Amino acid sequence: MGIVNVTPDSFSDGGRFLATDDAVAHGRALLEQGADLLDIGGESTRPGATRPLVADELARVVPVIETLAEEGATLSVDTMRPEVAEAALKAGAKIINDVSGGLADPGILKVAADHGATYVVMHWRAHGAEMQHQDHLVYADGVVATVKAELEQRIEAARAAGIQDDSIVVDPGLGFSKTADDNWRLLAGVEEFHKLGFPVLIGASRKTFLGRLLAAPDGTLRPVTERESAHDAITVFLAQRGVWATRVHDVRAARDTLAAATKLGMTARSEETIR
Ligand code: PMM
Repeated sequence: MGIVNVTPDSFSDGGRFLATDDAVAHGRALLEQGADLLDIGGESTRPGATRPLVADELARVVPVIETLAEEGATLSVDTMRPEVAEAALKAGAKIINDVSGGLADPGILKVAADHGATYVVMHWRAHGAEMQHQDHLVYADGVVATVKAELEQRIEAARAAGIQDDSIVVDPGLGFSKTADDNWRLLAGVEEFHKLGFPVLIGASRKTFLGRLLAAPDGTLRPVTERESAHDAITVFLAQRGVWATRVHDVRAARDTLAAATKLGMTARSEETIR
């Protein structure tokens, strides 16, 4: 899943693809590099981010979705808002990627159900302004078990709203009310999320925990665009465990890594032909 952030303030690419034409061109480039689907988002969810107006979010994502859908791309919309999800589906998106798992606005669950859209349920506790507050970083039963239990509750809410089981994808939400150690534990425990019985999506690309892993001796985080080699190891690890998708900024690096890993018999689907 290639990432197209149509935002002024995302942590790794904020402002680069805010203009519709730039976002569309970026989407096309990611498809050429081998993305199977694109995730189009108009709200930055980074820690500390303030929320855009609904009208601004719509104006950012809808024209990009319309254009890329017309060209045959498979698209998801990264939104927590029912109005944006609805407009995105009408514009040709097939997947709603709701980082709040229906907590920010439960109305989004009904939109997904009414359209028969695929619905990504991500683990989430609070909006960007508060998500890294101490209260939201407590995982009483350990991060893996607690995130799994909280995801189960959101899956039940999705079902209650009429979303079918075969439309649900789960995501433990790396970096959302998680410390760096939490993120590593969630990755190491990814098989626990498969036990929920749904395809698993993981978004680790360029996140701060990688910047911290690769920090300079004085503690300066590795810049966002220089975290890819560490992410490549995560790509192999997740492919070995058969995740449904990884949400990535650098599709070429992910594809190259998978090509070599597949040749070496290191992925869950090594028997398949390399694309
Ligand atoms: N991370 C971000 C945004 N959307 N969606 C899903 N399903 N999973 C994620 O981990 C996720 C997401 C934030 O990352 P970005 O600023 O690099 O897009």
